[in-house]
Amino acid sequence: MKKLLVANRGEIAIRVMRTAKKMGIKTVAVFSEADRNSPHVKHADQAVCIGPAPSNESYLRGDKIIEVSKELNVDAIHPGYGFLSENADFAELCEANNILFIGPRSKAIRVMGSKLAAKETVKGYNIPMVPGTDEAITDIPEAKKIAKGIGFPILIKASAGGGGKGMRIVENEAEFESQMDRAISEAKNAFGDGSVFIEKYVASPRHIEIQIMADMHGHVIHLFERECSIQRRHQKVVEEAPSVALTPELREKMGQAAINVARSCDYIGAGTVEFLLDENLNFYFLEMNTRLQVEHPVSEWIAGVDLVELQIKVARGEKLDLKQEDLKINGHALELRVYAEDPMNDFLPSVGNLEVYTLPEGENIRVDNGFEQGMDIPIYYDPMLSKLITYGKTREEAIELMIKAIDNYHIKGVETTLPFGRFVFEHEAFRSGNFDTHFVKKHFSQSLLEDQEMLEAEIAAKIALKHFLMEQKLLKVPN
Ligand code: MV4
Repeated sequence: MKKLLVANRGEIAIRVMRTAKKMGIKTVAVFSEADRNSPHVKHADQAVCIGPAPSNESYLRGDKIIEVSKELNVDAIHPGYGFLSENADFAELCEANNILFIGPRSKAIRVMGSKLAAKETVKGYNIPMVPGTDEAITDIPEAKKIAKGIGFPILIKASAGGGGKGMRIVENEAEFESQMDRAISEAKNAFGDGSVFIEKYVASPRHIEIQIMADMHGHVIHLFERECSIQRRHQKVVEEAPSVALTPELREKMGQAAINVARSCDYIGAGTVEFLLDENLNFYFLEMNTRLQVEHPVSEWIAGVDLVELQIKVARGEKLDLKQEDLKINGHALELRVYAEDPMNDFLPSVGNLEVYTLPEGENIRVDNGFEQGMDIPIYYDPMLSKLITYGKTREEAIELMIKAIDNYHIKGVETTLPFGRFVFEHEAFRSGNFDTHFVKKHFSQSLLEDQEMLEAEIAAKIALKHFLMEQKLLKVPN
């Protein structure tokens, strides 16, 4: 592999190029008209504009990207995350054009892209799953009987959904039919596929995912778990590795289950197997993400690997030289996603100009960043500015360093999730490890409410003071 094209932008494009450079591989950036002056363009040996700002006219144009790859004699394409990374048609197009797609084969992407196909594929591999149906629902009265058997609340999920899209909670029997009708028509509209299934609703789970890596020679390893429960509306905000909730025995079991999921679809490369973990530490397979994930750095730090390097090596056909028994967790890593969003205003995107933008630096601090001072944040893409990652021998050390790093991260011109991060890392529930996927809803909205109450209390105090002063005056008048 002499030349690698990175079909992405921002921090992940830069992160992939860093490893390519380290391995002596030349890099090609692609960019939209909005990204002409973006840092990822400067990091590459060559760069090509592939279209106007909107993603569907640039970063999603698989045909254009293949064309550029051929013109520039590109050997391989790294898709990063998002955009074309889980597009089976694009992987196929690469295969057909003899360009190495850095990821699994298109067949594995396709299977895991469908929740029902995924369930079917892992059958016989001893993977724990949430009680529910494993075929698309066609007979609603029959489905209702099954739902009653499982017990309400249940969850309707779209087979073509994922990442929280196309889900509906049904609280009781009475609303079953209407919710089912809605779920099916929503799935048809959103995904062009009305297949839905039902599952028992796990009320307060933790989101635990296992990083796996597989080569072409039948060797599959896991690189432990990431705890991703701190999220809002299915957007992760804080991730960490390892999870405080797992015992070594449970880790071993979940790791083995993840490896089996990978085996079931002849997986190659880096992948993530998502599980729910309930209060009794039962775990259930949810879905497999067939890409390098945003939060991969926390796994890299505790496992001592470069996941992009491993991706490139296995894509070239090399054997994984890591053995499961040689892998050990070393220390603790945290990640905060720094978004240009206003946490005080329902996390609305806060686009504008980065008037001040300086990164924290130091030992055990890593910032995977895609921006620089003076830049405007484009409105066309995800507003994530960077990922702030800290490491410590212990979780406490990593948390303390994270709080310092947040203080040393200076951003002016836009609102960001940095103060929200501080809120999380200082929170007793986070510190004690006693949290689940409802953390933000439960604690942050609550604290905003408290702020509101404080505000009201302040106003009430002022009014009381005013009355007091008026009374004094009134009292003074007769004197
Ligand atoms: C669930 C669930 C409860 N019970 N499935 C959301 C994302 C998608 N990957 C699956 N998701 C869930 N599936 C059952 N049977 C709760 C969620 C869920 C969730 C999962 C992980 C992280 C955050 C979440 C937030 C809300 C709901």
